Amino acid sequence: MILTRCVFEQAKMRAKRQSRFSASEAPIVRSWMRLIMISGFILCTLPAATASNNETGETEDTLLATAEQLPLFVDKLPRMPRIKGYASRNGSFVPANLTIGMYMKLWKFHRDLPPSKVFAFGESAIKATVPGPSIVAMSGVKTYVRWENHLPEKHMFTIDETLQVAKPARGVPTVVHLHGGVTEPHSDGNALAWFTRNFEEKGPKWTHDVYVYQNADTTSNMWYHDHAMGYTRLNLLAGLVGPYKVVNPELEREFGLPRKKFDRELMVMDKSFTKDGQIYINSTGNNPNIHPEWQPEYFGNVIIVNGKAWPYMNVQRRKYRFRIINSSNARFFRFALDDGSSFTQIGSDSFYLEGPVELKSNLLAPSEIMDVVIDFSKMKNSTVILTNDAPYPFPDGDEPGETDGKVMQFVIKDGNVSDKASVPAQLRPVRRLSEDEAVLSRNIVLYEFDSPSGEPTHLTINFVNFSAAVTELPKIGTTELWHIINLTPDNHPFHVHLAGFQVLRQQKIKDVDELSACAVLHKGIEACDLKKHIDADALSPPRNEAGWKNVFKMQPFYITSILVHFAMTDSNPFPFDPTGEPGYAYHCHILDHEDNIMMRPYMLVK
Ligand SMILES: [Cu+2]
Repeated sequence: MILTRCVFEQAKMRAKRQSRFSASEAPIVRSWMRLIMISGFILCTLPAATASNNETGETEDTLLATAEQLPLFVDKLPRMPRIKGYASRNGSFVPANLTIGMYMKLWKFHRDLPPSKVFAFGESAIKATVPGPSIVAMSGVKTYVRWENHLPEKHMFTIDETLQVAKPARGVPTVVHLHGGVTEPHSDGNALAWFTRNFEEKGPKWTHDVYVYQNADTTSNMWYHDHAMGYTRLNLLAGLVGPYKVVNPELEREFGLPRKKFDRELMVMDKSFTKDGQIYINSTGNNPNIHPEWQPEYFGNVIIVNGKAWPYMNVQRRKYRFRIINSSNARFFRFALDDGSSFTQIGSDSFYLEGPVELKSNLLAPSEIMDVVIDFSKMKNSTVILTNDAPYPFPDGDEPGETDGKVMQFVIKDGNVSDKASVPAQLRPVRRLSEDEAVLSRNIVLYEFDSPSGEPTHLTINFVNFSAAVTELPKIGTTELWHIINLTPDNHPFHVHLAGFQVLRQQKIKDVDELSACAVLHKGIEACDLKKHIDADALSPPRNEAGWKNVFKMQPFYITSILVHFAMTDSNPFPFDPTGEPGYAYHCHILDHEDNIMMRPYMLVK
């Protein structure tokens, strides 16, 4: 019995791992794995580093059992506290000065789960929530935030000191990045601008305790989260996330979209919990001799929306607007409604689409945002479930099951209501960037390094780490053509700070083995006759991702070409000098990848 189960577990792990190997290594790995299956009995007696945690005694099975014991849809969807990022004086809007702290506290994620230790954002320890308060800023009015760190001396999770990581003598380093923000360099939350409790220790790029947010975009869906070097995956799992939006009442009144209580943010993320209700992350790495703690991707089996596990929301038979943010570490969600109803997407990431797009399902990578309208008046049933069927890791991992395949439930109240909200046929015009206006093209290579046993050890951009000299120095006001060449078997959500971009096309890489071998040999792609390796057929981005983006899903073994615009989307200059220190970053938004070391700095020049 034990033997059967052990072999089964190995097969499961093997399937997961095999999806991770680069094509060039696959044959070697396959024969190596065959050897494992034959010697399965011997291996079963060895500690399974990826399956259990030597500190808590939890295994994949105990974690799943804890998740499966929690009844779905028993907690009401919470509303995060709202904080206005502006004030009114003499009939006009003026900037607000906010103070938002990070606190350790206890949080109930589910009716039947004991309180969990979390890190939470809030105006005080008592007011702090997971996710943090919903900041509502006014278009064209600045918001000042003093982010304060009140976290304890020791982190709640194990820190992997072998990564390129912030190393304060004590305390939890944090720094806040506004994702999607058009923000001055010193307020952008550079990974090395971290600080610990009461600013006792600061990272080498720290300069300011008060951050200024321009809110210069007409409207914007964003979220704020920790970005500290080597800590991001742990600090977000602990709870340091929150929504932020810029509103433009005049424009939005014109649109006639659902407003006020019919306009809700949904922050979705996955977590696992121990039997006693604590957030779980394996403290033993997949290559413990190289990285004692780091694992290539974190997946939890409990789906949390606005700080509750599988909540329900009472809705009327009318239209609602939902700004859905995937704040997971590595989990992609392919959202759908279980009765087959469609929904209407109006925005992607921070930006409105040109026009609405009707969808039956939509795939959202970590950090992506979809702004959608769901019309409950058309539904036949009294309840409808928001579901997820995206494999994890994406795209070749396991299918979600009973628990992680469900997100939340809408309970539809009987009776018709008057609903004046509508979705306009046209939203915001998008000026199409043209390839001709690109002043420069760059090749950006995504590559995964594996140990001899086929386990990922680290992931890089252009074969260098974050601290290597800056190689991307775009000129302000210009457009550049970036070719992102994904030589890994994973889909990477590629995120650029500050600049919006438009996706031109995706083309399959022929002969990945050959191209990878050349790229590894030369530590770059320039010597590899890239054109020869690219399929002529090109995929266009889907309609709901064809406008402005600040994250895009880089398909495995594809080259994705994007036009990055180093100005405001209307081509006006940034309303501040973006050329200063510490510059900006671009990175993969799978947090385990970003932390090890799929992130690069870039600096704008005049
Ligand atoms: Cu990645």
